[in-house]
Amino acid sequence: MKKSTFFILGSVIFLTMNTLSAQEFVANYDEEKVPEYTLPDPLVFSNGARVQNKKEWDKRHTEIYKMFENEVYGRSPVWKGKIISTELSSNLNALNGAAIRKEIKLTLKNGKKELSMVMLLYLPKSSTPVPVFLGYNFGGNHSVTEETDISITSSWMRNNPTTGAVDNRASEAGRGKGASSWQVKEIISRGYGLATIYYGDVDPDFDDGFKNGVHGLYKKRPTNSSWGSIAAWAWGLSRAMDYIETNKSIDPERVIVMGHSRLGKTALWAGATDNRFAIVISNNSGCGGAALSKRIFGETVGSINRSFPHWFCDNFNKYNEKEELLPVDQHQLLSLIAPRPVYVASAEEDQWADPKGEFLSCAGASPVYTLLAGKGLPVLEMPAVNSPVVGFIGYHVRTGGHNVTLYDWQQYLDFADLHLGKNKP
Ligand code: GTR
Repeated sequence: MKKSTFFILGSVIFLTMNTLSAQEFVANYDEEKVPEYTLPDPLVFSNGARVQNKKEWDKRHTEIYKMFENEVYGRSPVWKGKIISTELSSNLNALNGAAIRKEIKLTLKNGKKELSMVMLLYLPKSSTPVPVFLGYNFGGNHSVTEETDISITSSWMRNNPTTGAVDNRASEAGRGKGASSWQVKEIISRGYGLATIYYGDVDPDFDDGFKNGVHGLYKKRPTNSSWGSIAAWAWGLSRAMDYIETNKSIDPERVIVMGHSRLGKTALWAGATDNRFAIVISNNSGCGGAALSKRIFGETVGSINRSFPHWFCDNFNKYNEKEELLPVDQHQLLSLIAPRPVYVASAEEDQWADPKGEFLSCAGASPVYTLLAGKGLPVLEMPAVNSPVVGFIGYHVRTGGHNVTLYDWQQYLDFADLHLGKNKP
């Protein structure tokens, strides 16, 4: 056990708590051992008053949003800089003639500082602007497709988990390695485009003390509520959206933000912070994503903060092994996206991400969707595997493990057709 002291709420209150070390932590996978917990009601203000209508929801939305900002993800700066786009490559007959493919360098200029990220764009051939899925990739743009001529990112890849050294550059060996998670041909054949960026272009995935990536674009000294990397990555998706709004081939009203795992947490926070995203998709996002924290099932707040101290704001540490004190839970994150459709996908074997907690989170957000969109999640009970349930909230748990599969993509495409296509409700 380690004792930590945290400084909260100005200068008067100190909170001392015991935290487990990584070695002491044992994840709970037993439903019987889930503690009794009370979820904060998204439709009840902190002062106990109930939200009566859509207008009152706007105020409650702000209240919930601020709690997530201060206590979970951290506050991101307002962007006042300039984005310069440069086309690095163009192939008008990619995927054997089925698609147009471009690599576009986006340089974010903030005063004298700048940062570049490269967007890989696949678009179906169309005479009108097309809808796109926007999401970060884990292994570099060259990992997303089997096409062999995509450039390799010069950003550092993740740090070496054993030595801590940042010594693993992207290489040829990673080419096409993530292709099955992206299903570019399927996306294109259904009339959608794909815009993807290597997440490390935006912020490196290790605790670098705010030096590199977008954090380095800003001078501000970190506080306990400064943006962590998830917020930084989400912020980067908004900058990608700024560029998309200038691209005449894409319909900016039909941009679907999607992410897997830590990048699923990122997609949800991006959806909550930027209402230009028409649909939000979370694939196996788990703790700090779609899963309820107060269930303490699989990954917990304490374990995620110990393993990834840079992902959330420092205030989030106050809730290590103290989930009952959290003023919010993740169903309220989903509710911040309402009435825009949100889809949450779990995988049966991915118990670390707590599939049931992800479903219950959808159920907990449903009353907000019912108020704003007329329909949230259409069921009260968790569905069987491979049986999607779809309203303005969509959910499935599929067979298999922590991954993005063709099956997942087929559900996302159907969900996008339903909400953005001709048959939209
Ligand atoms: C795990 C982490 C999860 C999830 C995953 C990933 O190690 O505990 O929260 O985000 O990484 O991003 O692949």
